[in-house]
Amino acid sequence: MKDPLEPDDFPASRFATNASHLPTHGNVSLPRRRFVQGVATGGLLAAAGLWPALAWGQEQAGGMPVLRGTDIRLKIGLTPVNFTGAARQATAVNGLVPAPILRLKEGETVAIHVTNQLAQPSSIHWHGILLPFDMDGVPGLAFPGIAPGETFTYRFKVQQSGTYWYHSHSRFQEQTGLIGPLILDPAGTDPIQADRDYVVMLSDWSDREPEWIFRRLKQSSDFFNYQMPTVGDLVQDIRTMGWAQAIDKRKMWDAMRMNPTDLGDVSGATYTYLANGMPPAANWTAIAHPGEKVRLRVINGSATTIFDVRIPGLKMTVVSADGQDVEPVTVDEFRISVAETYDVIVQLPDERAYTIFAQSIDRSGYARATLAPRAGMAAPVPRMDPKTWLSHGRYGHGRHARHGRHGRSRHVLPARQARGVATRGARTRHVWHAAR
Ligand SMILES: [Cu+2]
Repeated sequence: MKDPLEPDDFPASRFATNASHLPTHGNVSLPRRRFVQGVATGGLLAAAGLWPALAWGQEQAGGMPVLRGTDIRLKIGLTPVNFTGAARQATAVNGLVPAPILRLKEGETVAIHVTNQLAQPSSIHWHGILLPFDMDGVPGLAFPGIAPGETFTYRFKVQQSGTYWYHSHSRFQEQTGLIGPLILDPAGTDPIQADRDYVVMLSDWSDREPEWIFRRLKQSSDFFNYQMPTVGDLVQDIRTMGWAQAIDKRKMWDAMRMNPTDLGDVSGATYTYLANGMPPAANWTAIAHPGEKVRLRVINGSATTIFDVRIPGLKMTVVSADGQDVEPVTVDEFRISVAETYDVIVQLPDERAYTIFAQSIDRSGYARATLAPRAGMAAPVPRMDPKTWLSHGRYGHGRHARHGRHGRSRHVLPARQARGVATRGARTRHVWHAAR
């Protein structure tokens, strides 16, 4: 096999500090290599059996292939996919990427029999689920993993409700497709009532071997960052903040050996961002009629990507975060980190289509889906927002870390804001202030 690191894939300018090769800070310009929006010929691919995700996306409205009950069989195996125009193998469950939606009921004891048809060991980890430690699915910690050809039965009592997900905890199988939604319905009536209920699972797909991506990241953590600060940025900073401060800003980042544009580990340079296993061009669509209450269960099942999610023209009411119901709050946008889930309620005001737009935090690409009264409708896809530099305040230091970005008129709900939110409690006001 050829060495994948070839000059045309990753131009030498990638490593250079020469400003002329790189997009200017504060500009909306994209990396020179635009991210892959994927192929739109879903029907053909599905007919050819090359697009397992399609079935998943289309059928969830009709209730399939949602797996329910207390005795469930899952088979992990490779399946051919084509998200970008190039045929690849993905790690699938029951032939699906993402894996099927599991819908379990609080209070019930379930047996989930997982057969590994891969040539390597595998596993499924139930993310955020309360269960006996030996059912947690982390190889080497909770159990030895599932050897090729073997079946492991997970058995646990469902003790909670809400939107969760599951994924492989072996090698890079999560990055290559083994992610799936896990919906736990409450034992009684769901306090969140909706006319429609859809999963919107976001993920990042690469045609590259994840081992290759990982090796490059180990060599240089900003290998995929095409938006490095440039000499032009420095000149701009000197103009706006003066020489001393501009130099200080550089020194500060250098001292931490970090980079202010290092917003995501891997970028749209190698990723295609998917919504329910479909690239932007394929436009997965949730059907709803005007006035209906639609519950969107947004799950970030990506390996490294943080998304900013909005539906231009529609308000979203966040009703749940990481499976915990929260005091409802209405936002224009929310930020969702890897492995987080947010449930939002939306309503179509009219017979038009609305775009569900999830741009990566580094603005190197986006996942896109549509909410519309009929299949085949589409709304404009917005331009990605300008890229912003991280500030220390926003980088997790201090209590106001990760609050809304500067210079934005939209009300935003940044990731983790909801973490401190209880259905009751004094923190609510503090936590949501960015959303008002
Ligand atoms: Cu997890």
